Amino acid sequence: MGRLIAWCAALFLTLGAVPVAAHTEDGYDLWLRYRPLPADIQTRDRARAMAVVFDVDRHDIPTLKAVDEIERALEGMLGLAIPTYSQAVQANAIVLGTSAEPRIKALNLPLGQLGTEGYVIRSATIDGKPVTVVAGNSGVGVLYGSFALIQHLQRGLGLDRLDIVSAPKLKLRLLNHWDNLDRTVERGYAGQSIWDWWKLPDFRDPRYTDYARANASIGINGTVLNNVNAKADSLTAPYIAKAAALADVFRPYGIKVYLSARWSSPIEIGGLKTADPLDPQVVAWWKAKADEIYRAIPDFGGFLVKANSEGQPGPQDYKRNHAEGANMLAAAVRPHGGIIMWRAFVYQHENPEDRAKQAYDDFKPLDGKFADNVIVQVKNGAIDFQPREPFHPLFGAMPKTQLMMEFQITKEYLGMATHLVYLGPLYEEVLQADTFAKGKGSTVARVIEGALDGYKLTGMAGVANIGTDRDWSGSTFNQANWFVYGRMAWNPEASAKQVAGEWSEMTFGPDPVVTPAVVNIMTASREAVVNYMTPLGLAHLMATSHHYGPGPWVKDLARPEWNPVYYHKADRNGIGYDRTRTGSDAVAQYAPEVARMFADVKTTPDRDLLWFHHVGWDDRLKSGKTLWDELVARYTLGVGEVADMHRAWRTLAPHIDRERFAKTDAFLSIQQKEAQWWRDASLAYWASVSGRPLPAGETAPAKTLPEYEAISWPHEPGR
Ligand code: BDP
Repeated sequence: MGRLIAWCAALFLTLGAVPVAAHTEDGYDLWLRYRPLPADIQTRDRARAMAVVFDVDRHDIPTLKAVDEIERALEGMLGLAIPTYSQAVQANAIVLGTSAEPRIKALNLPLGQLGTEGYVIRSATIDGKPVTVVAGNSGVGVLYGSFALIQHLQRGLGLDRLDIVSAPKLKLRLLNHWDNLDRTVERGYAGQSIWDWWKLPDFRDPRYTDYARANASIGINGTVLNNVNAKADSLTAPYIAKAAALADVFRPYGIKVYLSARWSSPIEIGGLKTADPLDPQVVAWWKAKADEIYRAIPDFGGFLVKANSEGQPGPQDYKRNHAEGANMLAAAVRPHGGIIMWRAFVYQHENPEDRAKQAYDDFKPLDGKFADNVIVQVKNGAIDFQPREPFHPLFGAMPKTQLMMEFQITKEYLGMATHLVYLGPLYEEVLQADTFAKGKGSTVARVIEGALDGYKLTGMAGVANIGTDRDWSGSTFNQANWFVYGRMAWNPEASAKQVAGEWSEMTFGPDPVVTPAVVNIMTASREAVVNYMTPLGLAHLMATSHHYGPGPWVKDLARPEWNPVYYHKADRNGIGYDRTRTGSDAVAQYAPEVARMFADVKTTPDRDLLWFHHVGWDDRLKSGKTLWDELVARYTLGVGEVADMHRAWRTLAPHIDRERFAKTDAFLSIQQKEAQWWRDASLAYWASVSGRPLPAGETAPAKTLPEYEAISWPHEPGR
């Protein structure tokens, strides 16, 4: 007995000595985890990271942040408390500096073409000592380079013979927060808004700094703080002070703040009777407002505007066009170096024209009419952030107007927080699409890079998926969407698959078993969601307003284009939206090469088929199957693909920390259940319209159509 007590006591002492953190891996650290690297890698890398050397006298704040970050990373990954030195170069040190410093200058690095944000990382020799140099033309360049160096270490690639040169291809790399002043987030599925407006400007949540670190680590250099469906209050003095406090936190990380501006602000908070952009009092009001903001935030980026769209006020209320509206605001911010991002997401229910055509119809005639500090922000597709859409016809059609890309990072139409959908392939597909604007190879990427038309201002915006959840984005894999967005904003030619691998290595460690499996899951996930939600070019079949779950049967909402039946046009004979000459002729908005391809059912890729064509249920597709059989097969395939993703994830149980493993596992179970629901509910409906039986071997839906129609989600997030 005594022996047993002694044994228990010993066991207790032993266990008690093991440090148990409350949250070992709850996702808060994102891809900046800096956990210990495998022992052999640590030994190798330590020898190359003996010190951090930088020129302290220059007091360059971003460089100091870079030093902090490298210290933090090396301590975490290599267990080193690194000495930092202001000047003297140590052998095997990491040397940080800008091109203004003599010893960096002496290295003749290729910094000339890299602008203010590019960087060089190179294994070099200074004063006869081997070092690793991280150099840029500004402190922010050095900061970006330092993050790149850290990422190199995180991925287990070491510090030998480095020669990395990188510069962003786009100037504006922005997040758009659809965050409201009461902390709700429109289409937000990761908790509340991280902006605690109520406690700002006095309380600066430390989380704001981590937000800035995460963004800087992937090159994001601006953030629009408030919802595009904006409240005028955000332009009042108290809110300007709050935004200024955030700007102070972000500035050292190279991040500027921007605000969404409500068009009718001069009336709502300015006491004017009109918001007509040509009214001198309105012009003066905006100028004074801009001056006031710049007094508080000298490097304020500018305004983002949603006007005359979905009930928002705008210049058209005064019979002025979008350019007249945008240019008036542009003049107000111009003396301060500010810009206007004017959204092209416009459509009106009074307009009987195909919704997919309306933005082009509004904007194309205005090409060349926008001021040079205006950039028109265009969603990737002509409808709205669907699992798949062909590229927006405005890309390539506005040679005299600067256009920027708007992607959604939050997954409004793609299963919100719980469905695992890696958006890299979606972004890549759009960016690599060929507009043929200036012949073959005129990809959307090259349009927004300004390579085709010489735009001076270039950019990309991503609707953020960030909230107060511990893991920031509502799931581990949603973090990858934030990450790949940053990477593609830096380089629109980046490969989604390559980025997935980098993210996996940084998020789960450089484990040769984990990385390929995770990359496979990620790259398969986008096609899976297309298959179980909207295969073969279908779109906008989601349930009303929250857009979660299937609702292809919805037909009685007030505005025609709110109803899924508007988009699929299924009837006894077939399904799909005829956008050729016999229909809305939306194809004519594309360059002739693209228009010809989409106009012919035979040359339209299956993936876009029902976007452009109304196809008979019994028509044969490229596979040889009838449309009906192919449609059913795709839904079933999608469900199977999710099951495969789930099985693959389960094989990783021994390799992944418990907390993150279990959460993803549970979410994949939800996704599996809901992919099945999507398939079954959709097929129950399509069968009722087509009058056709399911092909042999296909399982019948578990419930009846009325039962699916009766499912509702009254308290869903994100509204
Ligand atoms: C749609 C969203 C809506 C946004 C709108 C927009 O459903 O909440 O306000 O886009 O982009 O996707 O303005």
